[in-house]
Amino acid sequence: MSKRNAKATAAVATAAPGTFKREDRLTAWFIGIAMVALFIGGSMGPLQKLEHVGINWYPALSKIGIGSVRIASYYQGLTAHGVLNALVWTTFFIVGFFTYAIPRSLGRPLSKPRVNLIALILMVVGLVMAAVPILMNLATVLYTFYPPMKASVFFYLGLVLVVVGSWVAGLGYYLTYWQWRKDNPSQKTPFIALAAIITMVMWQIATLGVATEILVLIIPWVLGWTAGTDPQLARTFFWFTGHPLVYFWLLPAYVSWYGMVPKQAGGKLFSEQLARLVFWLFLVLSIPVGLHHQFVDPGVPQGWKTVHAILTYALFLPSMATAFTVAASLETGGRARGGTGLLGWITKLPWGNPSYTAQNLAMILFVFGGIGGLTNASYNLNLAVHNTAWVPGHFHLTVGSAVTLTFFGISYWLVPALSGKPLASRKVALAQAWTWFIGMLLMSNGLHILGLNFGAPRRSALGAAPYVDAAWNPMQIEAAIGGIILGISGLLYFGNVLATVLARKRADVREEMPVAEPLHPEYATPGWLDSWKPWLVTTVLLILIAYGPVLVSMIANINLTAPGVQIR
Ligand code: HAS
Repeated sequence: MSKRNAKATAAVATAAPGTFKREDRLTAWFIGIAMVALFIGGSMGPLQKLEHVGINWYPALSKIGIGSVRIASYYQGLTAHGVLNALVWTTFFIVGFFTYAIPRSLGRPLSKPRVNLIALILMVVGLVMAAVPILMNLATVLYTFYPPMKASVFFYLGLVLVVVGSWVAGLGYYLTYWQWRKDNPSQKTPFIALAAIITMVMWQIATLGVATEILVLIIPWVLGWTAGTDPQLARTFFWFTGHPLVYFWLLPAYVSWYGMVPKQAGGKLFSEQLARLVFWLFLVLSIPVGLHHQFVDPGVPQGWKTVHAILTYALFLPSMATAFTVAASLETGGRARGGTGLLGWITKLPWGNPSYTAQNLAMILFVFGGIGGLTNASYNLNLAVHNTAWVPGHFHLTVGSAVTLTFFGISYWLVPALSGKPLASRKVALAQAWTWFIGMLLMSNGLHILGLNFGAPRRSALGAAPYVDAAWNPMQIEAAIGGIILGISGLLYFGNVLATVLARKRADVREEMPVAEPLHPEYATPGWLDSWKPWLVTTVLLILIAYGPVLVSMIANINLTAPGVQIR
């Protein structure tokens, strides 16, 4: 192993006990809050599926609550589901995971831990400000909050604070990284730290879109300072952030798939250089593709939609490189564990380890989610599936599986690592991973077919819709069964995590963050794979090219005329 690589890999192992105490406490807060959000948001899922097959529990649910804090309708429940699962569970888990992983990967504690504490406070205050109006039915605008749907101003301010808090968390990582860079001018950045920081930089650039939407277009309108708003421009700013948001969710899973899972499999990272390139490509390509969510929007010129469609297909490449590199890394593990033959190594992978199994099942589901994504990205096929049940079919395989099931897998080592206690039940954790896999296969298959074959709309209380055809029933039932299995899987997860944290028994050996070594440490990493300037310049240029003319023309023709509606 080359000296530079050896030093980077050894960083975690050489840290003195107690070095990361503050980081661990912060991580525990972030992850704990993420789990509470998922518990509340996730519990809405089975209710939605039941509503679709005509079993409506919302009237009964609306009778339970304190004051006006209650779930009164399908749409209010769906808003809570989307915001708490897609925005809160993910963002809090990611910031917690990075707060744990970046310092360990750099082999030093956070240089300004107070900055990261401020990040936590901002994010929690923001979460409360956004969640209370949702629970009071004052922000039933779904997680995309498209104008002219209007929510309480506190909902938007809360979202802004959560985003600003995540920026501050990023600042805390950068300060630590700069300090590390100063002390190690000739070292290449350890892979996990580099990949996590690239993800954070991408997120900070991406969220400029939604920050502009909320601060410039929405808040003045909600406060009555402008008579109306421009829904088309607002949606365009939203998707400037909205698509890279999905890679902000995905890339932490990739950090684990590349940087940790090969170690858990008993193998090595097949190509660290390729892994680095993949993260740089995501930085460059994640943002200038947002118009693929607006293919049917009349106010966006077709030529620019085509540019974004082409760039979306370019973005397919780093995920294909990931499929190849991660599978090859797992193969090194399967073979090291005695596997032989073309596929025989797969059976030798550590399928008895729930952390590993959850993540491998997440990868398998992502193959199908990715195929669906490519279908969406095709300009003409999108016309067939847009706004149908196909789309939630797609995103439950991606954010609901590739990401969430991976986060479950990470938490199966992270919760024991933070609590110093062994996982309460490995068997229950395995059952949880497999039930999530099966439940998601059933639910997403039902949703995809409902959308593609029948044009069943998404985000609709189908139980009350007069146009639902009897031919939809088998797929509706399949999706509902999948949703109920997912609900059971969720209960297994929370029960196991709670039992772990509350147990008295302490682990003999504290769980450590798995860090995969490169298969070929003798191959030097070229300087351009550890250098920010060329990638940042390309990122900004590509955004200017892909979004500049569209935004200039929309802003020049701004139409603040939509008065807004409040959904109750
Ligand atoms: Fe998407 C809509 C296109 C990926 C999430 N997407 C959504 C929405 C969400 C979402 C939430 O072009 C709905 C938004 C809304 O509310 O309106 N998506 C894509 C494309 C990709 C993609 C091209 N999406 C994601 C990811 C998400 C996500 C990731 C969350 C994390 N998506 C779209 C489009 C729409 C859309 C349109 C708009 C639709 C509409 O009309 O409204 C690509 O990034 C996918 C590439 C991925 C692959 C898979 C690679 C496979 C890998 C696993 C390898 C497996 C191994 C296992 C190694 C090609 C890496 C080995 C196994 C062993 C046993 C060893």
